[in-house]
Amino acid sequence: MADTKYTANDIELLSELEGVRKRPGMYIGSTNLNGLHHLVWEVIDNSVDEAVNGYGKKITVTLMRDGSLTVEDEGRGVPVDIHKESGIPAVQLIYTTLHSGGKFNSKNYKTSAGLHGVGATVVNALSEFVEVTVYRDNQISQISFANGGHLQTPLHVIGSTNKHGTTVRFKPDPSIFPNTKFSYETIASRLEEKSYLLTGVHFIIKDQITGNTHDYYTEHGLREYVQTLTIDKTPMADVIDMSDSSNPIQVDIAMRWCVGDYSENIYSYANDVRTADGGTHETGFKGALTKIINDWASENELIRGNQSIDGSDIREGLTAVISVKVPENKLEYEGQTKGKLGTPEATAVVSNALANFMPYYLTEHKDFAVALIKKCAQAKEAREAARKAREAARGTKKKVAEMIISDKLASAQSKDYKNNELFIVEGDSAGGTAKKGRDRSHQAILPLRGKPLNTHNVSNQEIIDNLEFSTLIQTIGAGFGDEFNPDASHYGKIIIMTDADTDGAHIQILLLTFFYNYMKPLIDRGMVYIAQPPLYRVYKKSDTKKHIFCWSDEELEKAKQKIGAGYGINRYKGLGEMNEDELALTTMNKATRMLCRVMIDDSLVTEKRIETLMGKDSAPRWAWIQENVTFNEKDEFIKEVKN
Ligand code: 0RA
Repeated sequence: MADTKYTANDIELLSELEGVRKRPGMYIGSTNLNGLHHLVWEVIDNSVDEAVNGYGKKITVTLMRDGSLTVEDEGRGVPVDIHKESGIPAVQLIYTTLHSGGKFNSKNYKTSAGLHGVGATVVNALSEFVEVTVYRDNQISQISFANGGHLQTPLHVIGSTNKHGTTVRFKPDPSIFPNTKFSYETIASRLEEKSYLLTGVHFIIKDQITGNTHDYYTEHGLREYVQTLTIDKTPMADVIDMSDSSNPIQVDIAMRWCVGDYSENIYSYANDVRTADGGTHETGFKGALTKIINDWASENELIRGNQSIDGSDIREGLTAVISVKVPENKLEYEGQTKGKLGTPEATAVVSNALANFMPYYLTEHKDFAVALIKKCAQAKEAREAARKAREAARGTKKKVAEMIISDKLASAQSKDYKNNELFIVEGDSAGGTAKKGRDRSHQAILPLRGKPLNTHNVSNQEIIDNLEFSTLIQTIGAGFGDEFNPDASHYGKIIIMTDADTDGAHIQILLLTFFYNYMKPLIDRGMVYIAQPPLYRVYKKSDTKKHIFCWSDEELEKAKQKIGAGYGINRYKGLGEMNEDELALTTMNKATRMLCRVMIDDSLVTEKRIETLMGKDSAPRWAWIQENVTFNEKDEFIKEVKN
């Protein structure tokens, strides 16, 4: 940089890059692994945009040996001509100015998914280096940037070619991202998802270090997506799919019902970006589906005229993917994130697409339709039976339920719910220690006996019948499932406190599965935590009051050196080995403890992982464990997971 002369123009560009570096969260949400991968999505989305517009049939992502990442496409190539007003090559402007997209032909360069043309600059600002290689007009040109977007090597020609496309290589800046290691699994999963939404394009991932590689490619798009999503389930029939491109908003839908599945699995997309919180397109889908099934059922005299089946009973066991393509000028989102589509027209467009197709499909597949309506009616009966059971429990059995709570729960004194904390503790003995060590003004203790039920794919009735979970539901006091209301939670923090061993980890995952399936808003709001008890205590033999708690083997080594000769070590195998003061100091006291907040990095990976780890089919679980977990000779797992 030393010999670079800055013009007024350059200074403005640099301050834009500086702005991104000062507030990365504004552009990529966070600087954790989510934010890190956001950079990858931005780069991939630019290549996907080319492919969506018909330029290129292959996008290759490579995790490089040096920790950088390369995205290679066969698009038109980023323009390299000199921008008239500024005298700067277009590619340089695209990577250094926030609204460069608009400065060019915005029809050609609109990112449907990316940050509206700012993605390239954001990635550059947050990278240690970026190198862009462009293949177009028979030339290969290259430009590179370093340390947050400073021009390193000006655009120059490095060879000739008859190909066209762009290769972007970048390495995230470790001074911005605490962890700069890309996850193969996270990226692979995103590429797989893209391959279903964009048929006929190869999405290839390669890892130079492990040699892992995969080519994601589909010809039948959403149909294959639903097939994959239901691969471990028992489908009632083949996938039903439909498309409607007669409106400015294009719709594609694929869906299938599975038996023995009590969950509703709807994945919706707007312009190939997942809308995790649904929105107008999902509303249209759900409304139309409910009406169509009810109409068809009453026309065929399967239900009586005045009866109707609820939407949630119809969607039980349904896996559906809804994808809409909304023109840029109609694209609206609700809320801050892009999680919820707001475009009002999408509701009618999706609803009509379904209404124009589904009734005929049902009539043509009458056996299936009759079976489906029977399944819906069963869901309705089960739901009503569960409601009756709940009401009965609220009425006559109320006293019993209260006794269960008061017997086990040590509640907090304060009624300031937001500030209250519920510790769910493994075992009665640790529960007893925790009760003594807690700050009773705002900390409550709920001891668990043994392993909780695996709540993945069980019915609501089974949850209600389960003593441990019905106690937990009543303790939190905010309902569960569709009726869960996080605002009513009696606790601002729910803290899972288990031993630091495999049983403890198992209990954690069983509880997290429950929270994920039945109280997800708690996780979304960052209200679920895992307590972090220490693994060791190193003390001075001559003065046992001098001690250091350690949470890792590295800390243990440092502590040994710090205490010096004559040290002793306690290895905590469980919470029960600490006395109440130690447990309070290391794990519970707000001022001195460390908590791990449970967050969902990637909802699709999370859903798939829960299905793998907690689903009824053990084969995928076995494969995953083989792939990701290392055991020592005592059959204890020694390394948690690679991804
Ligand atoms: C601006 C204009 C055009 C293409 C691109 C940018 C472009 C950007 C990226 C980023 C990664 N791969 C990319 N491929 C293309 C259109 C250029 C034209 O009309 O030829």
